[in-house]
Amino acid sequence: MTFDLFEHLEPPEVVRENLAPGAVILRHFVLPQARTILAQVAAVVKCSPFRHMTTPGGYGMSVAMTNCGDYGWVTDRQGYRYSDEDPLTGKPWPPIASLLYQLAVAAAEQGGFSDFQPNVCLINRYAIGAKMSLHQDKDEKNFTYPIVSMSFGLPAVFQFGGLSRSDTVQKCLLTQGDVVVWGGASRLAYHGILPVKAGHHPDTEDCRINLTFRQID
Ligand code: MD3
Ligand code: FE
Repeated sequence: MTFDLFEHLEPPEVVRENLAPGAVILRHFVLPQARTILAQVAAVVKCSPFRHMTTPGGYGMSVAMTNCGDYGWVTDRQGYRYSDEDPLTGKPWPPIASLLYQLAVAAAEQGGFSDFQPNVCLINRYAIGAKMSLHQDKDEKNFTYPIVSMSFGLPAVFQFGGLSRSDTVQKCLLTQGDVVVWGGASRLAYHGILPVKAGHHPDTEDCRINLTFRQID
């Protein structure tokens, strides 16, 4: 990791937790940059606003989403896919800010993935009560790349299981500044977010924000 990620900042006291083979939590990894990152999210949202997408089955998602990067993850009645333009604006998604890109690459490296070049950043906003049901991320085709996630604002209980929906799940709390790298044997694990509990966070207008960095070929 390069020194300039910490210019004018204390380096974070990162705490590493090995969750499962290929999966590692880097607690506080982006804590020093949290407010800067949230400002960069606000800039993305001015061009590509948060919206509640519809699942192929016709349900509105409780999580509001947008993207930055060369591609963005979208869902509607047609299905789940990656798109090189925002269907709401008809324009390309805003680019991934350099700081965000560098931090995602540095986190992947800490997780043991040295050639990660993310070209998608999905941004999820959870209002109080919003959740994400147990699912696999399998729209990316090449599963040799990890997924890097960064959490901000209100805490949430993350659950992750195995390769079958019915496998038992572990639960862990993700809070502001936590980064998780998911690769290898954990890349196709089922995972989800329990409904976000009421609370207050000074940096996020009382919601939870999660960024997931992905590389699609
Ligand atoms: C484990 N987001 O956007 S991030 C998603 O907090 C998603 O918004 C959740 O699941 C959120 O698809 C969880 C942690 C995460 C992301 C991707 C994974 C865990 C993962 C991919 C494979 C296994
Ligand atoms: Fe997911």
